[in-house]
Amino acid sequence: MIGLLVASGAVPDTFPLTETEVAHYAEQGFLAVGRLTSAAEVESLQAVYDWLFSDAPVAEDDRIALSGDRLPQILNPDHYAPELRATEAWRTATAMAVQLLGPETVPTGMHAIRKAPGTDVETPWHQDEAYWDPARAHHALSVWMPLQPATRENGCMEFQPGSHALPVLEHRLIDAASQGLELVDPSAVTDPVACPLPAGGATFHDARTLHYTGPNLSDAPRRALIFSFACPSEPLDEPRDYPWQRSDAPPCPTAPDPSTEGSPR
Ligand SMILES: O=C(O)CCC(=O)C(=O)O
Repeated sequence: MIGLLVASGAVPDTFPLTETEVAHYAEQGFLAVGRLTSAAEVESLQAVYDWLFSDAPVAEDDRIALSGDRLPQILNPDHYAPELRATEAWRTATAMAVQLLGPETVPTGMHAIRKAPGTDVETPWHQDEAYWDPARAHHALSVWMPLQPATRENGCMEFQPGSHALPVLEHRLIDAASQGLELVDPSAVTDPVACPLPAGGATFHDARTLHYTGPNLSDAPRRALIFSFACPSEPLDEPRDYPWQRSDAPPCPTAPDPSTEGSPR
């Protein structure tokens, strides 16, 4: 079956990743690439990004709180700024995603997560698949592109190598005011790898790869634009149960109080 992207001619007929990079992704569940796009495009994307988080008429449903109101996230930024898809970053990410997932790959969304300067908020360890329909099998990845250099100081991505081979582990809500999830038992995180990147570089990670970002202790915003891709999901013979997706799911008992923003943990 020919994928929608391929059939529509939207996929560049280029294969930017090397065989070694594709093999690294298959083995480790993540990959860092130094460049999706140019410095000039990053600069124009920064302006669009800052508009999205300030003056853009973003619908309430597309404003998501990952950790109280301290970690603002915008879903579907490309609905408000369609030019985000008319970029080299998008084309390159798409071509790479097709290489990693296969020809049935389709784009499944875009979002943006901003960490303000001096934000003492982690994005806790989690697997993206914990958010999704437990009755279906997913074959998906995310592309995380910083619009300034990403470092451990400002909250670059960190991954647990090989964790894409794990099942979806137990998660819970970060806190009562949050729509974000965190891993309950972090013992699966044994030897995390931090992935500092230049602006316009990117990490790719599988839907089950355990990942995390730290606080932004720098004096500049940490802007990340995230592209998601997947092959069509399929119904499972035996659906899983994710208690953390129920409306009465208990929040993390040790969650920080949102009123303590900026104070040390
Ligand atoms: O940018 C962040 O803080 C976290 C990003 C993330 O969890 C993701 O892209 O799946």
